[in-house]
Amino acid sequence: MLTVRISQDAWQGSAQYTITVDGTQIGGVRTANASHSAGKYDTISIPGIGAGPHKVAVKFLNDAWGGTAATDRNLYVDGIYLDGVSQGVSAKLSTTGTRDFSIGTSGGQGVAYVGEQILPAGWKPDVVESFNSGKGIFSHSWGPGVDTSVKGQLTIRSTWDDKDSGAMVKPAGAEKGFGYGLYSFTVKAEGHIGPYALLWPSTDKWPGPELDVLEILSNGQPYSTVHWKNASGGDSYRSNMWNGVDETQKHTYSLLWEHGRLTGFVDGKQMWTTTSNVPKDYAHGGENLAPSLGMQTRWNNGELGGKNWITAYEFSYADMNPLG
Ligand SMILES: [Ca+2]
Repeated sequence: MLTVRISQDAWQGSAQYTITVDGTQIGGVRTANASHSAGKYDTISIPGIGAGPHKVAVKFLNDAWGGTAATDRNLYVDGIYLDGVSQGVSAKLSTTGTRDFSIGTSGGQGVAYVGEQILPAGWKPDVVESFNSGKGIFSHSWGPGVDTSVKGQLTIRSTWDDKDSGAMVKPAGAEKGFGYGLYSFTVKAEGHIGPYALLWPSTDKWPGPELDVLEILSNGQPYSTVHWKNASGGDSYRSNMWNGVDETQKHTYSLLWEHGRLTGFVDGKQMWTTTSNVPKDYAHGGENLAPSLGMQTRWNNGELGGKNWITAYEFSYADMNPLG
């Protein structure tokens, strides 16, 4: 995984830029957020970039200058990391134009398994919930179908009386839960319609940014969905299929949430990516998200009696800031 740290001097608007790797532009026009003078930076994580060498080009698109140091828009590349290893480069782009970097000459290992997580070698998750002590951080729970009887597993079942059940990190405010980063759920699920692993708005207000990591269609097709609050205040959504994945087997479903980009993985393999309707985390003016596992029985009328379930073996979160 390639990670680029970006910051800016904002003046009459923010610096805009593009990132190109080995001649291919990654995503669209990006807008810097973090203030260089405040010592902050945006972290842009680009999965699927393994061992080098690579050519990385950062293009500053919209320089502006009002004649003084205080009236100057600039873009900074504060660092480039390959698989968490600093490539020892940085640059200030004070005028519109492109800066090229050659990286990866000392190698890298690409995205790989570390336990159940898909993290580059040398990176560590910030949070790991292995369900060895009941619900763990998924302590905010409801309904009759929450089963912690097996150590190391959290199972949510549908029940004969068709009650919703679930367990989640408590959605206790915009700054709670987790922000940009890599979320992984190691789960298996059986049945049609109802079982889910998702990220819920940490304000607990819906419609809002809901990122469904795993849901199942009535024909057994697993999929993920991005929900957002539309201009008229209602819910809009778009789904991405987990094609070729058998959800009845244990898999690790991961969602990489970056500024302006969402990417889905199964067992470390990238399955889809999108730059449309990507929510912002709390640090960037939006709200964080709260991981949740559950059973929405409203979806599975006619399939009652406890045969729908989801079992989680692990949840992890890594903020993807290099080296912790
Ligand atoms: Ca400038």
